[in-house]
Amino acid sequence: MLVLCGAWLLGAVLWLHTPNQQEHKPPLPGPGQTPGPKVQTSANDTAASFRTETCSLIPEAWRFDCYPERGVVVTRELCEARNCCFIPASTAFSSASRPSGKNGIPWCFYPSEFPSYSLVSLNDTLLGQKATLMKEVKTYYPGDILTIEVEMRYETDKRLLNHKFFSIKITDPSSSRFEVPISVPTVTNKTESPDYIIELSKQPFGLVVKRRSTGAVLLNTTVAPLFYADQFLQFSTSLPTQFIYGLGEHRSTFLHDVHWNTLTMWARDVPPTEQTNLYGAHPFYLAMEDGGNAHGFFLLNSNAMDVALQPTPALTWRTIGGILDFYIFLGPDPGSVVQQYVDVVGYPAMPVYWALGYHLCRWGYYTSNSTWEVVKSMRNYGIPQDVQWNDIDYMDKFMDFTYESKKFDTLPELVRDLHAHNQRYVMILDPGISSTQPEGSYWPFDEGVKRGSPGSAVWNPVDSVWPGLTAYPDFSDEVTHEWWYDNLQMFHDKVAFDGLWIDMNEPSNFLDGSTSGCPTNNLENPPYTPGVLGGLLRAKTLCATAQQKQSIHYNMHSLYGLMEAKASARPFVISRSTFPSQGMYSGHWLGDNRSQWKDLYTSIAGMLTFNLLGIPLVGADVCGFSEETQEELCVRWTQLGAFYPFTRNHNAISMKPQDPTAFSPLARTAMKEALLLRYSLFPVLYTLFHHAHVHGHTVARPIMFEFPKDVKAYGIDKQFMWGKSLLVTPVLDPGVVYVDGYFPEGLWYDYYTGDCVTSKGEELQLNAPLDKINLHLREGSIIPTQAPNLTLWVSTGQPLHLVSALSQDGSASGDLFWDDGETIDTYETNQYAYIIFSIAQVLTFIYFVEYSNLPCVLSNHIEASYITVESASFYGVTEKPSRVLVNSQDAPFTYRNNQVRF
Ligand code: MIG
Repeated sequence: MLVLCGAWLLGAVLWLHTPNQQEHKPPLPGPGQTPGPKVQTSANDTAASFRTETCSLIPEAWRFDCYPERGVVVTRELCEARNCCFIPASTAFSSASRPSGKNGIPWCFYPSEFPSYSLVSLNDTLLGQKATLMKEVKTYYPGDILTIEVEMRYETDKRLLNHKFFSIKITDPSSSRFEVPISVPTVTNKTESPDYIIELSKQPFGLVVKRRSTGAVLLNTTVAPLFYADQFLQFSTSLPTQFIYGLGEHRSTFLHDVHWNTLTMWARDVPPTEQTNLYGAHPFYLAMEDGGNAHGFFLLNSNAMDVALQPTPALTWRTIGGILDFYIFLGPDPGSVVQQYVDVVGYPAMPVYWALGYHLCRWGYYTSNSTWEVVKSMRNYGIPQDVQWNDIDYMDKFMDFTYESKKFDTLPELVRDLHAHNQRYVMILDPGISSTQPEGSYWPFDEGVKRGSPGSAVWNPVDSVWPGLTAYPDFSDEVTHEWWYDNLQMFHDKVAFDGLWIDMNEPSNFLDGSTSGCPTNNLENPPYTPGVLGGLLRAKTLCATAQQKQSIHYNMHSLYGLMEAKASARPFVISRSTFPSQGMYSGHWLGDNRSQWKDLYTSIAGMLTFNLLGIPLVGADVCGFSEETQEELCVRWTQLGAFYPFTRNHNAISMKPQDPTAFSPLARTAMKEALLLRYSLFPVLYTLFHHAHVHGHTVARPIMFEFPKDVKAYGIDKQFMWGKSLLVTPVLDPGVVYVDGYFPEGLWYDYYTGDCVTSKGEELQLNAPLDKINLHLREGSIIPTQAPNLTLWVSTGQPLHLVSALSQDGSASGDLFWDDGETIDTYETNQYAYIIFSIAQVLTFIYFVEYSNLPCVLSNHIEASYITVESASFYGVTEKPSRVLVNSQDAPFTYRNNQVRF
């Protein structure tokens, strides 16, 4: 039995101040379910024999890497110079857990007595407690800080009315370090009865967090030493589970592999590749505990970092700047964890209605007329399309805020024509602003130079090669926002675009740093560099040293896409690079995927992860970006894409056309059907986005969010749900007409036929011919649908058809959020209708309309006045009813296959 020495119960219990208890050593690996070795130290031990003995007691899975540096062959000598344990691992681990391909199990790892901080004082504060930590010896990382401060806030969030999250901030009291400039809510109440218990261990300092109701250890930082050096900040924690999600942006399965898997974060332009840092950085994970509880952890830090997972399971945060500022969310169900996270980083914006329509795009339309041709062809075939896009082809010499006057001479007319058909236009913008045009010929650059004040210039003092030499606007400067807005306004006067596609905003650079390289200093070559692609922070981006208004690029890099999105503002922005709180300003597409079946599959994990990260407006390039697509793949992709919250067909330059009109009648019809299905479900999707915006819900949702106790659902990323009602089972393989899908326990109704399947929580084989995507309604749900049409504008005028799937006891419910689709903040300004549909007993249909919180505003709500329910289907009616009354009048109805329709 391990004794938890040196740990004091905080929160409800008083802390005992015992400053000199040197004998108190935290056990390794600490309290919890996974006992580690017991380590006894004696003053007589010689260092060497002590080390061999104690080191060998540490099981491989519990080794915390003492030599994470890449590209170094770690020898005993190097390792012991760090006072660490050196033992070659028993087996080589195959997964390329590090870009350098190093063995996954560390050969060099921290001994239990590795020097770290001790708690020297603890005081109560208004919101919690404040501790001072000190250590005596500096470690081998330069700029080691010997005294640090820990501020613990036991917060109550008023909006969520719970006691379910708290935050901890570790800072250097002697100097101000970089803090991520996103506004998190300030909480003024200290919670009285938290759902968690916090224990502090004193020497070395460690933090243990338990869930009060189950005792599950959610966090235990005593498992490895805490580092707080200027450019190396690190702590580790044991995990109560190996079910870990989030940690974007990476290409992986939805459920992360904890077997020596290191995920690096640093915004990077690269086609999605496993084990590589991608476009966005999201230091947030969600964990499923035993018994179905969930918690979340968020490290608010924007510096380059590694997140190392190991099979204990345990996790190490290793960042090279900023402070350690983290939040723990207690759930207890996975949906609540996301709500609590979103409550901290910001709720996603409510999208304009047409954002949810079908978007068509490609790189390589070459002319405005050829773009127009596709639009016309789509109309001719009656295929829904709400938005047409243009890639960089439209620009004059690839310069922002220009259009090519010959090939794209009809662009303004095309946009007018789109508007006349209730369609919209979106075009791309890149951050690089051409810096080599003759003076006076390119306003955006000239004006930028003029407005930028020396020192805190609008421009970074570096160039890149897209297009030709460029300067990068500094979006951390308000002046840049004004300049950006003025450019948008001026361009809008020429081409009346409706939304923006902001690309290359990692920011991406065709050079490393600039034409003249980068300075040589500890920002460019930090003592430790996380596993970033290219090995250098400046790889395919700006110099880390580049000065921005708010801080150096070293700190600001991964925030570029967030700040550009903020400057671009609503109603519609899709951004490639993202950071926590991005959902408030933009959606995201998953970048340069390939036209391959594998990419079709991985898009689901990407979509689900971004929903979990508070950016629900997300989708992958439908039919694949690079490489030639194939007809069957493109059909299946359009079907799956019909259930991406954001659905855009996009193609790379010089690839064959892949819009729906480019294929055989059979394929084209199948794609059209899938899109009509999406359009008919628009009321559902729009309502889900309302809940995302107001409550922080996910839109596309992992099955386990709805069935958190069903462990069989934890790893599913080939299926997903829309909200709580619709289960989507796409085909992800070539040449098949069947698909296997998992059905959690309960009744499920085939959306198309109303046929019922009863599942005990099992996998079922479903018919899936090329023209069908399987869709099931969960028992107990009511969804509002509409007759689809060429655009959402036309279909949203149509009356509703309600589909009800009765539960075993004959009940069902559903809802609808409705407004004019375009006015910003209708919820906030009470210009909406919210309707709840509910069936208490078979066919006694109640229908609540809640117009808003304001009294007597009913008549103001024109939006609600044209919502009519024209027809309804009821699935799961086991006996034929004798009458169906609608508004107390007998209505003609049909009864067939346990289904009533009127
Ligand atoms: O170097 O604008 O991810 O969607 O088509 C490529 C051209 C730049 C990258 C984007 C892609 C877009 C492409 N862009």
